Amino acid sequence: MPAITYELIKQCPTTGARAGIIHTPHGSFETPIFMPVGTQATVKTLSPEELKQMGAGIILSNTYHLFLRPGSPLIKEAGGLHKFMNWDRAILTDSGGFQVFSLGDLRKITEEGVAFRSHIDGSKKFLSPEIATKTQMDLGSDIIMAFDECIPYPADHDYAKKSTERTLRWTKRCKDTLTRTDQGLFGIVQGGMYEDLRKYCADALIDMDLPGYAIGGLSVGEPKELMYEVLDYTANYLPKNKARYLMGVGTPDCLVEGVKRGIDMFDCVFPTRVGRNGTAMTWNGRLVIKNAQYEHDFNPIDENCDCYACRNYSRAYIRHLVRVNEIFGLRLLTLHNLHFLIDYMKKMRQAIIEDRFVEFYNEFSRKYTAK
Ligand code: PRF
Ligand code: ZN
Repeated sequence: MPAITYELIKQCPTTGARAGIIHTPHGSFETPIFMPVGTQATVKTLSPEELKQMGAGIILSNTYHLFLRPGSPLIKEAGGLHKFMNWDRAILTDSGGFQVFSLGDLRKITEEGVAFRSHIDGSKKFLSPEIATKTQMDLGSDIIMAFDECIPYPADHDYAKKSTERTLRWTKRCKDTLTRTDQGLFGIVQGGMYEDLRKYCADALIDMDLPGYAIGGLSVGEPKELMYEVLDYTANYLPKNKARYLMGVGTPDCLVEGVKRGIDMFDCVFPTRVGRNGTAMTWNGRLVIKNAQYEHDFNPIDENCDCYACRNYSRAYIRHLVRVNEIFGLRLLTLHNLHFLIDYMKKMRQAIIEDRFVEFYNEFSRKYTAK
């Protein structure tokens, strides 16, 4: 048995939406799912117990950051990332490709890999498909991502083609490097905004017979309509019996659009980042808790939410904490936002199972665009 398997439970009869279960060596989780981001081996401000309480079945961490600090040998010495951070459910690690490519002038790409300067102290570093894979083997994450290039937007066809072909060669090198049988390597479909390249990339990755496929290179500054169009055809090229993951996407509107097109997994810093910025996510859109209108508002952030923050604290109190920069305020908003998104995905899954995903979609679109 491969380390990671996808089990299809129910397919929506009219859209691409699907409910499933992904099995990993650290437990199974139901899909579609939102993965909280724990870049530095911690989901900022929260404990693993709190993440479990809100129902998180898998979190994401970053090779790039852990490679620089504390370094994967230390985490290996600790017994792996699960043990190091006291999280016994599934972990997915991104390969570092995306983070390195975000460094701009600080990096240089060759066939071998990417030379870059650390954003911490400016020292010279190098990541390659082999190093990224070995680092993720040290970390012991359940799902490891291929080392890819996220093509910037816009990019011409010629560049996108060369980059996509290199990503495919890199993916093969990742596959050849992975020797642990308790980890699954996901390939990443690139190809820019070009249908022929997306199909070419998907087909080549499918030939490698990986346990799951991600769609990368989206939400990189292109208009939303274009992203949905690329997502439409790219998801269609992927096999039905494997997990599908849309990388770096996690606003409520993009989540429902992704699920509609058959995506199972999502991650995004959005809920945790805006939470630390003083914004709460609700069914009616964003609530900026710092605004004066909440000064005397003793209602919870969302009266229908049963998260710890909403069960116990008022908008006025959280507003006060955020205004005086108290850490507890950021914790409460992070707790609420992640709870909200995890709950949102559970509701979507239930709708798929009960054959009312289209109603869910219409109802959401009506409410969300109303704001
Ligand atoms: N590749 C990798 N990680 C990513 C992306 C990608 O294209 C994206 C694009 N939205 C987010 N995270 N490896
Ligand atoms: Zn809440």
